[in-house]
Parts: sequence; C-alpha cells; structure tokens
Amino acid sequence: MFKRMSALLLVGATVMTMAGCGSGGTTSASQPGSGGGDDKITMGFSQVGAESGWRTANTKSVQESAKTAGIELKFSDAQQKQENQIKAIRSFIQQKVDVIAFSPVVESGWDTVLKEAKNAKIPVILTDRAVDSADTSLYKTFLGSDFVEEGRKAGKWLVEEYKDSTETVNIVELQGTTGSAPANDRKAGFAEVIGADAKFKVIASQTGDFTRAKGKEVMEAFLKSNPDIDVLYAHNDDMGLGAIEAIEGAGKVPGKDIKIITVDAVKDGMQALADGKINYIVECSPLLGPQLMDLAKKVVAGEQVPTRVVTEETTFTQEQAKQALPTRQY
Ligand code: GYE
Repeated sequence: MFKRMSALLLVGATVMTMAGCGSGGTTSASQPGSGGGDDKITMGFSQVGAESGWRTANTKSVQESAKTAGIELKFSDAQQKQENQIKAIRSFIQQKVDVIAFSPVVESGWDTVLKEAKNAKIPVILTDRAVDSADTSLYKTFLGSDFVEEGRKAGKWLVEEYKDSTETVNIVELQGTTGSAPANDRKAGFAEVIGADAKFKVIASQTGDFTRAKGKEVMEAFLKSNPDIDVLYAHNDDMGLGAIEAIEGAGKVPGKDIKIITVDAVKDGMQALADGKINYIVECSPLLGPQLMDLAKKVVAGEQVPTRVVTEETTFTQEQAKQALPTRQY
C-alpha cells in the first residue's frame, strides 16, 4: 500500500518538477470555459470500452478525479471500436470542450481527427494508450504505463523460473486487442527477453481481445491443438482468468501443470495469484485520473507539460499477492 502510494506521489512529483522544462510546449493558450461561458474546464473523454477489470477501475478513477478537480466531464464509451472514438472526438470538437482526453483503442489511424482538434485549437491528452502518429504536435502529452517494460518483466520472471532447466519450454500467448499499444508492446518486450534463450518457444499466439470470454475460448483452442503447454503468458488478468476456466475444464491444474503470467494486478487476478492459480503478475495501474486532471488544468492554462508521463509499477509473486490483497484498491 505504502509502496503504491509513494509510487503515485513520485510520479506526481515528476510531473510537477518537469512541468517547467517540458519540451513539447504549448504555444497558444485557450481560456478555461471558452466553450461554456464560465470558468469551469470541460473535458471530453473517450474511453476504450468496458472490456476488463482494469478498464472499469480506470473509468472510475477518471470520473471521480474529474469531480474532485471540479472539471466537467463529458464521458463516452467506444465499446472497443475506433470509429466510435473518432465520432466522439468530432462531437467534442463541435461542442467546443476545453480539452480532449482519450485512450486510443488501436495505435494507428488518428492523424485526420487529431488534426481537426488541432485546427479547432483544442488540446489533446493521450491517456493509457499511445498513437503511432509521426506528428507529435497533434497531442500535448501521453500519460500511461511503459508496456514494453511490462512485457520484459514478464519475460524476466520466466527466465529466472526456468534457469536450471535445459528442456524446451512451450509457451502460449494470449494477446490483447489487435493493433493496440499494450498488445504490441507487451508482446515485443516479452519476446525480446525470452529470445535470448532458444529453449523458450512460443508455440501459439492469438488475440483474446482483453476479455475473459475470449481468453477462455482461445485457450480452449490452444489446449486442443497443443497437448504439451508449459506456460501461458496473457496480456491481461481477465484473459488469464478466462484461460484458467479452460485449463480446469481440460482437467489440468492452472499454476502447476501450466504456469501462468498475466499483466494488470486487478483484484480478481490478485486473488487467483494468492490462490496459486496464477504464478506471477506484472502490475499496470489504472489509477490515472488524478494525474490526468492535473495535466488537463496545466494544458488548458497554456503551461508546458512533459510530453511523456510514465506510471510507476511493480510486480507480484504469490506471497506478495497475499500480503497486498487486503488493501488493494481495485
Ligand atoms: O491492461 C487491459 C485493458 O490499456 C493498459 O487495457 C490497458 C489495458 C489493460 O483492457 O486489461
């Protein structure tokens, strides 16, 4: 708990200390409330969807912190569809909100709509997920995790776990939403680390769209076509939890017959880790709301902000999960 709080404080401090020397500077300041006629900042927020426990906790964090910060939030749920996010952003532009924040479902295809926001002089903040636009002037900052590093942490645990073995380790991978930053980066970071030792073999890798239902379905297919799976690497807890049902359904013991690594550390994932069904979780914090509201206020006031704000995160073993669970916030 203390570790988590101090990590969040640390990130907050980084934002504060870097605010004066950020390189991605704002040049034109739009006045708070320019669209609404009062001083209250209006934020248009386009959320990815409600696909996972992480997402639910993230939505709650954004909504609660907007209230605390006195920011009026126009919230829109895109149900994992890019076209819905583009529509929502266009509608925010029409409504002349003061700032747009969004969590892009996939990385590519944003330039046109982001240029429209820029032309309307509405600053954009990326939260949680990145875009691959070459023109970084299309957004002010990106607040979120280092997903490549998360993938590396998952790989490092595996390398350590099998350090005394010379036999082949057969791995199956449940990827997040195709084309999303966390799916691309968690795959890349993991591959980079395990790639150093030829005994690690990814024998199947497919998307489970970050949902429990899809995680279960794809794991069932993996189990049917691969009798000899040693390890499952799932890009989030929810897919891992769905896969556990598939593994148990196939008469195998999750955490023993098949070792499981996931990412997020939401409560249900942490419970499965404490129960021995998952072996290791790489944390990814959804509590981005307070930092997002701080950044929004600065950006609307025309202050400079760092172009990248990275969330600090930890990892959990089964023992650590038992200790952390009673005070886990999400
Ligand atoms: O890990 C997953 C969610 O973008 C970091 O999206 C987020 C990911 C998170 O659906 O559970």
